[in-house]
Amino acid sequence: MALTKNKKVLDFVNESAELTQPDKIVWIDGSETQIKKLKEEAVKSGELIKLNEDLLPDCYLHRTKVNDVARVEDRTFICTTKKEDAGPINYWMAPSQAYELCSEIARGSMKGRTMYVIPYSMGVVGSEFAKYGIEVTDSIYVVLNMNIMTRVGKTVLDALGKDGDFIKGLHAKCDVNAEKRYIMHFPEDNAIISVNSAYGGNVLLGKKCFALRIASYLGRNEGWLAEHMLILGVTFPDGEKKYVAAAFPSACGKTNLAMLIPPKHYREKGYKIETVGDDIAWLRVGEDGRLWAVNPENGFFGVAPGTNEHSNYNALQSTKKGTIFTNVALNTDDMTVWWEGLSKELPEHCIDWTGKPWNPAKFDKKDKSTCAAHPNSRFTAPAANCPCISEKFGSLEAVPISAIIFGGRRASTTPLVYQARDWNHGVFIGSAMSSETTAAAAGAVGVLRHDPMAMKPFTGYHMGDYFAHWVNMGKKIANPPKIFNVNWFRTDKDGNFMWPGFGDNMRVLEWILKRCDGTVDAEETAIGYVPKAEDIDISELDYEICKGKKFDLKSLKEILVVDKEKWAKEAEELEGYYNGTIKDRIPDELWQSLETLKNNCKPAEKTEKASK
Ligand code: SAT
Ligand code: MN
Repeated sequence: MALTKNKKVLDFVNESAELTQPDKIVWIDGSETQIKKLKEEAVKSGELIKLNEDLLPDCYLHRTKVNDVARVEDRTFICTTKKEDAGPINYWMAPSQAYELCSEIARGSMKGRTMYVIPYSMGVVGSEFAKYGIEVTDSIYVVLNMNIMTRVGKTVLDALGKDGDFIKGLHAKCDVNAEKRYIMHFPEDNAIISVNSAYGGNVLLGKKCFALRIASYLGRNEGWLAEHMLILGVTFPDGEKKYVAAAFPSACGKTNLAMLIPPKHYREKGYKIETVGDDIAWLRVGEDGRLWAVNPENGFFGVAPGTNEHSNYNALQSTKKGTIFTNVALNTDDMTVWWEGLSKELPEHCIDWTGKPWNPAKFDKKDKSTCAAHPNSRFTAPAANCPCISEKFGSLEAVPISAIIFGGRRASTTPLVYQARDWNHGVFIGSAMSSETTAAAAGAVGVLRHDPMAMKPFTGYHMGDYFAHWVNMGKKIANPPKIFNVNWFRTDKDGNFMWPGFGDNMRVLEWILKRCDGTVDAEETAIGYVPKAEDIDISELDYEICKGKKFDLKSLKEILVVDKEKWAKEAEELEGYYNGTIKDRIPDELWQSLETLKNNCKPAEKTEKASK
């Protein structure tokens, strides 16, 4: 029975049902009984595998089809009336064509199936930041994941009232045909359609589709920002708290940074990190002239491989109850889960992510085809499980942001950390981000590509307009956060990571926050402010870069170097990117920053040798 009198909701549900012709319509009310029943149904049908109730209570494993394991950027479209509004970086289709194409594909596809209606909220229901959506889907997996990742149920319909507006989302699994897979966004209509997939980012429509692509479009029109950023809080020994937002591309350590455990001597002094969010931030200017942020999500859709007690204790703890695992391995000895990097010892009896018995003797970590878990396997865990979840998470209040950090996966050139000279220079640095691709999206891994602000796959409009929006936001923020760039991924000539990363990133965070307070000096370089090596605490750091080479001050200096020759090439390459793709809509402020970078990197003029 329909749970609302909101005509727009009812019309949307009816239209979707007319198109897809489900046998049954089930409204998700958010009650525990209903969710429990759906889990039982999914276990019965094989869609979910129930894990060990003692060791992993209320946890399940799901396997997707092997052709459906990541986001598909080349099948993800922004459908604006005018092509130029989607911009040169997004794939575009005319709305009429996209509606027609998807209607053809989805027509009758729910025959014999149930259509679930999920009312959900991005943000705490009733809060100033919250925005609502209705996703209809024929996948119980989607219902159960949305129930973790967002706030779901009747309270959302109540908040919508009789005529509240919402984002429409239609997901039809169809027959998961990769050739007919489309993820369509209609920002002018507040609508999303996803067909022929059943994987995370493609189908949990509240996440990337709504909270980033549609929300970034809304944010531009309404004067706020929707960003691919984690939010963390740092508590200082004197009890003061500061918040940081940080943008990294998918699978580059956002969840790890958000849940960082500081090194022992920091903990002893009283430093603490708390997590507000690990993937998405919505940011608005407050009356006090600062930038305030919320995490619109309610859970973590984190990358499993590499997560262990040491790399991210808090994330691992978050997965110990009420979690859905996707494409990890099943340890049949005790019905728990396993993935590469979870433990040093390999389990003897596993079923791999494709459902076949796994042979640990054949495992070679360099050969992905021998892995038990898919490299992009995930956990969907309730944020409330996280031992370091912030008290601000789930509250009606936003948090004030002191620093914004951009970071990519860069083997060379980019130093460990540097600070922008001002807001516009920071926007330039974000626009210039490049990163090596990861398994989070289909396609080759490890290829360096431009990923401005880590938003390349997630900006719902023209990238040049997006940069301009950032520049304009700067004009409205009287007390803007300071902007930084970090790179945890520098490697030496043998491919070894030159910085320990993980908890030791606290050392860099400390420098960043001291810069915000103006309590530490820096070196002005061609690219911005770089730390003096002595100002980053490397005491009690026990990191062996490679056999016999321990991390020391010299190693730190190596990763703080700004090589002007390399940066001159970087600037030239960036100019090509600006000119080749976004050109006409790049704001002047960014061209100016590029000019400054080019000038700063010019080789020093040779001084004439004194004649003898
Ligand atoms: O699959 S998702 O897009 O939700 C995760 C990610 O790639 O960041
Ligand atoms: Mn992400």
